Amino acid sequence: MSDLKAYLKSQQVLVDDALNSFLPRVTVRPKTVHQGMRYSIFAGGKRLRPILTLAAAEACGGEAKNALPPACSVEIMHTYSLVHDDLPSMDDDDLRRGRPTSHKVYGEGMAVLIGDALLTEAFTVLAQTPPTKRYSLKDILLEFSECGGSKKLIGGQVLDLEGEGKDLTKAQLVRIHENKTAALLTTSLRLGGMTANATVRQLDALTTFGYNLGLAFQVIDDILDVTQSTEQLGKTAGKDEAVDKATYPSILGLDKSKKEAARLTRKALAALEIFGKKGQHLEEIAHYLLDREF
Ligand code: GRG
Repeated sequence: MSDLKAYLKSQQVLVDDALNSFLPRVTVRPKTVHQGMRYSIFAGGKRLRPILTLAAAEACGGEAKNALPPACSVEIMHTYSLVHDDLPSMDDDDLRRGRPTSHKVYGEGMAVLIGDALLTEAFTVLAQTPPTKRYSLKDILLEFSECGGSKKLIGGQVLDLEGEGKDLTKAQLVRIHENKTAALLTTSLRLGGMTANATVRQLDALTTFGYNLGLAFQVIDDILDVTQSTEQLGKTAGKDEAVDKATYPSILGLDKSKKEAARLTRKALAALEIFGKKGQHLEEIAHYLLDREF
């Protein structure tokens, strides 16, 4: 196993153990909702966002144990967004993380509640973050709530819903993904930095890195939707084209999309210079995401 693969594996185990201890047990009543929360959380996601939180804390000289509550919170918020995004009234997907989607297993009404419960739980977990000299718990909570709110994550989904079946420009597509994808990656990194008492300059660098990495990640996600199979993706392949959704390949073509992903990754990497050797894991993750199989 390469050093990076071993690092990712060890961070996944750390995050999974923490998620397991934070989330209510399946025996807690009402059992269905707690089973449903764990069903989606432990369905085998990559844990990219919490790993970024831990790696950002490391880049700023912090300790993983302080970054674990926000790391888990971003993964829980991400999972809620997937559960709701997959609903029949949204993207109507049957498969996620290689398993039937939440509403397929628990029914639509229950899947709405499972998503709601995950989002609420994310704040309970986040509240356990130790504050630092520069960042109070209020700063940490505001960073997280603004990211999940109507101007970012939900705002991106609103633009996405409103853009369905329309010919979007590249600028309109970028606006959707700044909010749907890049915002949560950026907040994942910033929260890690905050637990390490990051300087303003370090937090700015994490923000630039997150923005560009987030957009690059989405370009790659759009490319993989065209080039990989349902088995490889763990979700329905070719879905974007089937529902006539604007994507980077549909607007730019495959070749230009690959170049765009590489350009954004270069911009992301440039922001890491101030961290020196401590930013090595962030750097390796950016390269790894770009090199995911096209
Ligand atoms: C508030 C309902 C609601 C939605 C907000 C985030 C979002 C908008 C919707 C989720 C679905 C989606 C396509 C998001 C774009 C980002 C993206 C490519 C997510 C997939 O992330 P991965 O690949 O997934 O990290 P795993 O399963 O590995 O965690």
